Amino acid sequence: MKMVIAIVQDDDALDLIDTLTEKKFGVTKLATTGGFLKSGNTTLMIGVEKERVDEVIGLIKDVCQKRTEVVASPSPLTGGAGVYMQYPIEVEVGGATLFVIDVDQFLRV
Ligand code: 2BA
Repeated sequence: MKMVIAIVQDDDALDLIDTLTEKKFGVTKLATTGGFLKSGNTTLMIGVEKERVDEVIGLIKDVCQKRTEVVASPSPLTGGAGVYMQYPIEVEVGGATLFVIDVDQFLRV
């Protein structure tokens, strides 16, 4: 048994949950926040037999898109005396960040 932890963008989350559910995968959705952008994203926990991990990853790749976000540059931590101009920077987010973890036990009690 494996646990696929998938951090995805909110815009892709519902489509991905529908796709996984249609294929009979169990999935739990968590509302999460990215540490860099400090904006909402979605983390899905998908417990899956190890033989089906590649299928899950394929579905995630099909549904989740890369997007570009424009954010303000971070303020400097030191040197407060001068004038500091923030400027927009582009970051590419996603499609998805995945962790695939071994599960020792999967119980429904
Ligand atoms: P955020 O932390 O909000 O990061 C959003 C995007 O900003 C990242 O996209 C990446 O392109 C960029 N980014 C992140 N940290 C950066 C930094 N220190 N300097 C410059 N750019 C940076 P993704 O890599 O696709 O990550 C999407 C979300 O996945 C992240 O949202 C975070 O919630 C999660 N994530 C990514 N890597 C992770 C990791 N190693 N552990 C835990 N969560 C992770």
